Amino acid sequence: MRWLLILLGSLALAQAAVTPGWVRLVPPVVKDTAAYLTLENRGKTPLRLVGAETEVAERVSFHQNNREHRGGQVVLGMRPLPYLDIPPRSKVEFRPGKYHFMLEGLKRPLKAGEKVVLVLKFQDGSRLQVILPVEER
Ligand SMILES: [Cu+2]
Repeated sequence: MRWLLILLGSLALAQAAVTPGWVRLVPPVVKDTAAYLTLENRGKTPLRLVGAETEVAERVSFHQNNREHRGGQVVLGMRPLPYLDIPPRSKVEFRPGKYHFMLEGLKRPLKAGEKVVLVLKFQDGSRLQVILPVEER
């Protein structure tokens, strides 16, 4: 039974693929930053991203940028998503102006060029570890 669970986990991992991205370098006083990457579902079934974590921040959420019209003005904002579905054989781009991972409550200032490990968590219990460089852009 145990090896069967492990096998199922690795199948799910093979379903998700990541195109390497980056983490935005922020000034040391700023406690939140954003991470970007492209998440691909190579499988035949939907893939649901339900969470993420990293050792360098208290919490990781994922946000969608949105623009709202309020009183004749365009307000740019972002809203947290409880989960994100990636349809079979398609990709979701986390990039500025679209989706991003929010690394909230940085435990220490990040340095340019350093590698941050981000763990993506899926509804089926599988996890995918991604290594992202910190970049000034
Ligand atoms: Cu955000």
